[in-house]
Amino acid sequence: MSINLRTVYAFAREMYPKLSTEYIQYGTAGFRGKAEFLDSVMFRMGVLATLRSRFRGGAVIGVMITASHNPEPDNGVKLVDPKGEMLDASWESIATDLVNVSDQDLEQHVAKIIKDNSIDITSSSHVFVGMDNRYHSPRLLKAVADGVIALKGNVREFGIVTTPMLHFFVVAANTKETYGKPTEEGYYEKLIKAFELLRNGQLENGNYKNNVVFDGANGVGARKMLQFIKRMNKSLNISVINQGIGPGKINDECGADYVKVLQRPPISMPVVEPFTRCVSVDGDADRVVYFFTNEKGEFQLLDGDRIATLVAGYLMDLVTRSEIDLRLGLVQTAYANGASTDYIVNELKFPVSCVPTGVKHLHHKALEYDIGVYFEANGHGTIVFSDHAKATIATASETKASAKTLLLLIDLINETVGDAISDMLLVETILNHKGWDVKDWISTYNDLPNRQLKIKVQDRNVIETTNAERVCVKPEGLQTEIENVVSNYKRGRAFVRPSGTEDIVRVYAEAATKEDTENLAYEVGVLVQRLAGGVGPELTK
Ligand code: G16
Repeated sequence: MSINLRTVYAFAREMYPKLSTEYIQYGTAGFRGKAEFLDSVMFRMGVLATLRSRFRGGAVIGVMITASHNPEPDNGVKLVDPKGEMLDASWESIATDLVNVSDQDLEQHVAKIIKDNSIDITSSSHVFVGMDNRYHSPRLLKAVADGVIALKGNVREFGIVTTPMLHFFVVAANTKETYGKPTEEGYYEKLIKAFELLRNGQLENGNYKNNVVFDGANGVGARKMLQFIKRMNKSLNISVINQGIGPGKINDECGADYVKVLQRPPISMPVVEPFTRCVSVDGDADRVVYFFTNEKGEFQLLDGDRIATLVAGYLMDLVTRSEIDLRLGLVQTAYANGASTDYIVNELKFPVSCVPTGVKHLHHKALEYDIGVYFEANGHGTIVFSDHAKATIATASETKASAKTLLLLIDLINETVGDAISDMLLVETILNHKGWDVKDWISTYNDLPNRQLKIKVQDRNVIETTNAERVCVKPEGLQTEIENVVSNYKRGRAFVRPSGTEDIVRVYAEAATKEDTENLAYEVGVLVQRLAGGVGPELTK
C-alpha cells in the first residue's frame, strides 16, 4: 500500500480547513468546545487514530464523538486505546500539536509524527467510530472517517452509541471476542444475561422493590435504555424520562451533572412514591447518580461516592466469603465527600487513594489492585479485575457460591470505562441481594453538605494545582487565602481547579452544615473572581 501524505493536506484544505487560530488543548477527556469549530479537529483525530492503530500493531482504536455532560451546542471527541482505556497520556501532547498546526504545515507535521514514533505507515490500521445524538455529531463523524480514509485506514462506523458501548466494541474486537461480541447486540446480550442470572428470578427482596425511574438526559442513554427494556425479561421495571423526543435538549435541566451539581431532580420528573429509586445518566451515558425524595418531599442524592462504597463493601464481603486472598482498593478524587472517605477508611477498612480528576487517572490507579474500584463523585467509574483476580475467582467458583456471584458480576461490569447502564444494573443487583431500599443505602454514613460553583474567568489556565488538585499553586496567594477562609468553618474543606471540559473554574466546598457550606463556597468563589481574573457577574449568595 502506498500512502501519499499530500492527501491529508488536500482533505484538510478542501473539506476541513482550520477556521480558528485559537489554541485548543487536550482536556480532561479529549477535545471539547463549540461544534462549529470542531470539523478540523475531528478530521485530524481520524488521522491520529489511524496512526495510533498502526503504532499499536494494527489494534483497533476508538473515536467517540460526544461532548458528554456539556450543553447541546458543544461537541467533542474521546479517543479509546486498545485495552479500552482513554488515549495514553504520552499521546495527548501529540494530539494537541496535531490539532493546532496550520493547514499548510499539516503534511510535514504528520510526516514528523510518523518518523518520531517509527510508525510503519503501510501496515494495517483499524478505527471504530461512534457518536452521541447531538444534531452536529453525524457531520463530525464524517470528518473523523475522512481522516482515517486519508491515510488508507479501515474505519467502522457504529452510528449512535453510548461512549461505554464504543469502549466495549474496541476491547471486544481487540480480545478476539473474549470480552464479548463487538456489536450492539453483543453488548446487550452480555450485560442482560449476567444481570438476569444474578437476579435468579428474585425480583423483590426485603425492602428492595423492582421499580426504577431512569432520566436519560435527552441523550443516547435514553435510547439505549429503551433497547435494554425491549430485551430484558421484565427483570426490572424501568420508566424512562427525558427520552430525547420532543423539544427537550441534551443535559438541559436533566441528566447526572445537573442533578449532582444543583442537587435537585431533573425536569419532567413524574410524581412518585417517596423513596422511589431514580437514576440520572449524562449525555453519553458514562456516568450515573441515584436520587429520591423522602417522606417530607426532600431531595436526597446518592452519588458516585455512594455507589463506590456500596460496591466496595459488597465485593469485599464476597471475597471474604469466597476465602480468597485478593488486594482490593478504591480510587477517588478531591471531589469525594469527606464523610465517604472516612467511611471507607474507618468502617470498610479499604485502602483508598486520591488522584486528579479524569477517569483516565482513576483507571490507571485502579489497575494497581487485584480488584480496583474507582468512582468520581459525579458518578463516573467502574471496577477493574486483574487477570490474577479473574483466575482466582474462577477456581473458587467451582466450590463457593459467593465466588460464582463474583464471576457473574465481572460479566455485568463494563470494565473498560465508566458505564452508566452497567453501573446501574450493578447497583440494582447489590441492593436486590442485600434486600435494601434507598433508606438502607443512604443510612450507611451521613454526607457532609457540599456545594460546587462554576466561575467564569478570563483564562482558566492561570490556575495551577498540585497534590491531586487539592492545593492551588497559582495564582500566588490564592491558596493561603483559601486556607484562611476554610479555617473559619467546622469540618471545612475547599479547593479550586480549572475545568478540562468547560471554559470555567470549578469551586468545591464542604463543611459541617448546609449554611456553612454555602458561605464557604461563596467566599472561595469571590477569591477566585478577585485573584484569578473573574469576568462573570458578581457572585451572589
Ligand atoms: C469528563 C471526564 C470526567 C470528569 C468530567 C469533568 O466527564 O471523563 O472524568 O470528571 O469530565 O471534568 P472537568 O471537571 O475537568 O470539567 P464527561 O462525562 O463530561 O465525559
